[in-house]
Amino acid sequence: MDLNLPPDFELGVATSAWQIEGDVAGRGRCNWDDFAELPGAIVDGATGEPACDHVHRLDEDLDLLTWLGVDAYRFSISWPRVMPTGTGALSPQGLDFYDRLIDGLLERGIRPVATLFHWDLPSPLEAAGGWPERDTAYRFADYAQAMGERYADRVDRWATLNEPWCSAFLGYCSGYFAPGRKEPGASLAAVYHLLLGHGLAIDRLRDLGARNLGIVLNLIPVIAQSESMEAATRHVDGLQNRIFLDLLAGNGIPPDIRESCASVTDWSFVRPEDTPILATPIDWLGENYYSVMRVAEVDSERHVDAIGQDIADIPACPPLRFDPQPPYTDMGWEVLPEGIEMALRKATDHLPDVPLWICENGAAIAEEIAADGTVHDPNRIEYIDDHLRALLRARDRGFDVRGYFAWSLLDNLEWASGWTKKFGLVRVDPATGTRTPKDSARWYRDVLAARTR
Ligand code: IFM
Repeated sequence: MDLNLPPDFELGVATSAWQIEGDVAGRGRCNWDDFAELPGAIVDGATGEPACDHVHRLDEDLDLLTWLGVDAYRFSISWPRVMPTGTGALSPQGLDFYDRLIDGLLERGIRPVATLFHWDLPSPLEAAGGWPERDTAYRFADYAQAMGERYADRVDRWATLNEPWCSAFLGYCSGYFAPGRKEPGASLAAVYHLLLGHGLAIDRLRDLGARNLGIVLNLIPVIAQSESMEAATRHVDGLQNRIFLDLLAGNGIPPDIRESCASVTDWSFVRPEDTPILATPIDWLGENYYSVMRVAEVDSERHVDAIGQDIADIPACPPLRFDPQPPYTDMGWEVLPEGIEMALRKATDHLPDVPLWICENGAAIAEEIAADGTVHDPNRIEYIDDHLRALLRARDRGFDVRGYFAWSLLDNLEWASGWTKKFGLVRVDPATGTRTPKDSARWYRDVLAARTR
């Protein structure tokens, strides 16, 4: 224990709508519902129903948050639940669900931290072309405005997007995620329109008086394994990190990326008048940190495949290999707690005055379900403990990092991996939905309880 957590350092847990909610009949369809029906798209054939059946088990899940003693809960709003076709009419039933969630948190003294888009795009908008289309950014702003009108008085912190890298590149470049398109040029247009939507949404929310407006990125340190791989590493870093940070900082598309991706796009979707919208000031930046990327020569020995580390995800990728080093989590991700500070530095280099939160960190990792149903997950405890310590060291060295959210409250639908990867502090039996706090949940609860107040 003895983490010496500062009393004002926020600790929470995070989830996202499609991964936990279920109740597909109670909302409009989204890109992930359509994708899940494609043969082989999700490894175990899981779909959004029942997921963790969170909609019907809301009170039980709120009570779990109370039991944990968290300061804040980060959840995402399902766009198709509140606005079933992605535009126009709102669903009273959908709005009521988030009223109950937000009010339930406030009654329990837990701060609501809402993400507007965690990858579940309403199907009609995907059918109209999705994020590669400029219009989607404006539809997102309209949706954000509707959410601000309803919840701005009660949500403590807003994130527009979660990990736009995944929506853009896994969705439209490798097609590993919904909607499964393999069009590198379109994926670059998607990056741009996601961030345009973000900027438009921030303006609308700010006008409504919503407070604490930000975005969550998965910034990943990209490390060259040899001198010969430095140019390739710069390309990967440019698309993983710099393109997002440069657009947010008002610098436009990084010049080296403009050039290196010229074979897949003419960049005609970029408009100079968008620059101030893309760089609309934010009040905070969230980072999701899990691992690093190592770039090695193409013929170097490969030990393990890491999910989300594939040259197919990267437009105009030069020859290279990703080369994660042991120890690994079940995702094939290298465990490197010090990388958290490298990731924070990426943000502060571009946006020096913006406070930071780690909005996700955790591990799908070996665990044992004992005969009595208890779940022993010492490796997850060690992972979170090591990363929290590394984060606090970074804070001591001057990074303005204000809090940490463990991913995730519940075992949930891990996107294309379905139920095969478990990140939860609380086990969810996929057959019955029964919740069982793992050892890591008890440990996190003790960390929260032991904090100097
Ligand atoms: O489950 C995901 C989450 O939805 C976004 N960040 C990474 C997590 C683990 O892959």
